Amino acid sequence: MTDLQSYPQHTITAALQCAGNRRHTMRTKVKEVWGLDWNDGAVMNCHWSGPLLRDILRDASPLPVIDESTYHVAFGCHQTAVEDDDYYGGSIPYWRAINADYDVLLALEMNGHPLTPERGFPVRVIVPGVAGARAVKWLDRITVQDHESSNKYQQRDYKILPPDVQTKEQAEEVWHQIAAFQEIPINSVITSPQEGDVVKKGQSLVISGYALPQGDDGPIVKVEVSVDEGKIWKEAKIPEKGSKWSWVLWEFVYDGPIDEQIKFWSRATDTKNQQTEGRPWNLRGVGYNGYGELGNLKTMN
Ligand SMILES: Nc1nc2c(c(=O)[nH]1)N[C@H]1C(S)=C(S)[C@@H](COP(=O)(O)O)O[C@H]1N2
Ligand SMILES: [Mo]
Repeated sequence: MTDLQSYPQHTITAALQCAGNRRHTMRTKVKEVWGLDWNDGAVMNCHWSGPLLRDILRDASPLPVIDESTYHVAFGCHQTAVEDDDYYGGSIPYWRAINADYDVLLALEMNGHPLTPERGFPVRVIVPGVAGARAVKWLDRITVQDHESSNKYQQRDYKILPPDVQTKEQAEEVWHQIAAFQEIPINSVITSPQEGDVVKKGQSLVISGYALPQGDDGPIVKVEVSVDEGKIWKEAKIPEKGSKWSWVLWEFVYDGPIDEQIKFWSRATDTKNQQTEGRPWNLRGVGYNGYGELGNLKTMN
């Protein structure tokens, strides 16, 4: 700990999202999947502080001369066995770990306080723009190696299986051919109101949500809302601008007519990508990023 504290400390604001965020939408609106039934809340956005991983790697001795493009940095937590392996681990490409532009951090603090036990005290990895699975908590080993982490959660989970893979048995045949899920896709959701909420007719309705940039393509530059299934989009307000790695919270005031059939969609734009309607399906239910949707409102006069 004191060693890590003696390095220059950096603070970044970054979202940390589980690859399975919005899995509930995929399983209910597209087709059943295999995985924890996350709604839209498997994501957080925090200030993280600690030394840059690259500063520690630079001092690790002796580092062999390596080909940056084929090496990986693997993280492990051997404190306890996990559901599917005898330790938890994951890896990221070496180029991401050593390049200052990617801000990979060994976080000691969250929002100005030491990490709590649940968040990974004393130290966890924060890989901005990358799925939460690589943000190893209770970190106790870092390895530079010529292959990805061999942990189950890198090799046989957190991958976007092709749609023709429909069973766990079929998945076993193909895991090794498919790339690990790293960069998160652009996304937005409507968080308020929620399905089933009662809203007043003849009054303006405030709709709000969050939007997340894709991988390294932040910040979010625009969020729009449609009430006619995507024919017309109107821009939402983003009261506080986002950073490259953070989510934004947005707000939209709807003044039009409201009935119980009304449906709202949201769509986000970052510096390079725009969210699409697409309803991706994959067996593990990861990476869902179809338009944010709100329907089934109850109305009262
Ligand atoms: N040691 C350890 N680190 C871990 C995990 C784990 O099971 N063990 N889960 C990962 C996954 S899949 C996610 S989405 C994030 C969740 O971070 P949180 O538990 O702080 O919300 O932690 C990651 N780091
Ligand atoms: Mo996760």
